[in-house]
Amino acid sequence: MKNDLKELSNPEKYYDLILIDNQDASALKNILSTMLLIRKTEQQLALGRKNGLIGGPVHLGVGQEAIAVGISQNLRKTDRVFSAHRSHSHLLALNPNCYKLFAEVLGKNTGFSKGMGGSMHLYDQPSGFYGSVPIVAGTVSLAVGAAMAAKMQNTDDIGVAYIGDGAVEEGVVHESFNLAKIQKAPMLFVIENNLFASHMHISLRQPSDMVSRFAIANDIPYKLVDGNNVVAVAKASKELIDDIRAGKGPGLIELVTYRWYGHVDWRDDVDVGVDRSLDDIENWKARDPILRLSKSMIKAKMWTTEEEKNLNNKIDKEIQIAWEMAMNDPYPSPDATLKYVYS
Ligand SMILES: Cc1ncc(C[n+]2csc(CCOP(=O)(O)OP(=O)(O)O)c2C)c(N)n1
Ligand SMILES: [Mg+2]
Repeated sequence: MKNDLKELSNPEKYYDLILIDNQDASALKNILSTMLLIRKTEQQLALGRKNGLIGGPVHLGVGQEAIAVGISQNLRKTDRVFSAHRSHSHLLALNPNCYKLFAEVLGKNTGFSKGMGGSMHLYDQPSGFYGSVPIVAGTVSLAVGAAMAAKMQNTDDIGVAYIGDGAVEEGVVHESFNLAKIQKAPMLFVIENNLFASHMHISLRQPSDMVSRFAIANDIPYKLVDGNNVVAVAKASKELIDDIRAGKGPGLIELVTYRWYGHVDWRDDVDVGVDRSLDDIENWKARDPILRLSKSMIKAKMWTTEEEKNLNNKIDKEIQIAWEMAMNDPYPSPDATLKYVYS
């Protein structure tokens, strides 16, 4: 078993430019723009939480944007995507509507889940996002069921489950791997290996830091990829997804990455002390997936620093307008809970 993870997760290794040969410039600009929108949306949520404007906790994936955006390049609206507590990027990569996310997190009835769910219960079926729940690993078996349904309905749509490195410590994930394999379910398991579950490093929790070993155990084809390289994520997931749609059964992709903030909310120093140092965070920031793509595009003359500045300004304005609109939106009426929660 070859374990490239040591190489991919070495925080002292500086990964700078990424390979963008033969890539379409306008597609790369869209990818960059979506990653930036996700980053700035989450930074606005961090601020809202810090200022006491958001009632419930938010789990931010700042630094991990390349994963959802890379995977979603190969998804379509009829696929069935499931996630968990850290899911803003997974939804926004399918439907980059920051206004509906702000409204949801603020508990407004214009939100993705009509203000009933908040940050950890997101739902947007028209874009293919079937739902997130905060129960770690709680949606993985549901995703396999949705994938099996897609197969029974004679479509070539697929199920997708975003899974953390901590979530694989739950038994249901292994039942789901096994069932998907034995049923040849059209299912992509996406492992976001950010090396931490809450404040605990993977070396304190598991005998190996390579989660793909569970794919080997279940005879599921897998790829282990730099999760901060959006082009590599899109390319590797395309290869797996093409086979899944062609009826060859499930695939698994493990993406090595790092979250910049602590487990929950806006501070980056809360998890420090348990195998996470401020130096580690700085080293990983040097591998910023957004900066790496932008620098690579500038070097390839696909894009200029002026364009980068304009895009930043445009998204800043979009975020500001969306936040203010969501802040001014009404709360749901109390009887809405009878309709959507207790019905
Ligand atoms: C069944 C269950 N156990 C414990 C928790 C508390 N909890 C919330 S997130 C989390 C860590 C999850 O780590 P990982 O799967 O690696 O995802 P990450 O937070 O790194 O994105 C834990 C233990 C929970 N929500 N559900
Ligand atoms: Mg994790």
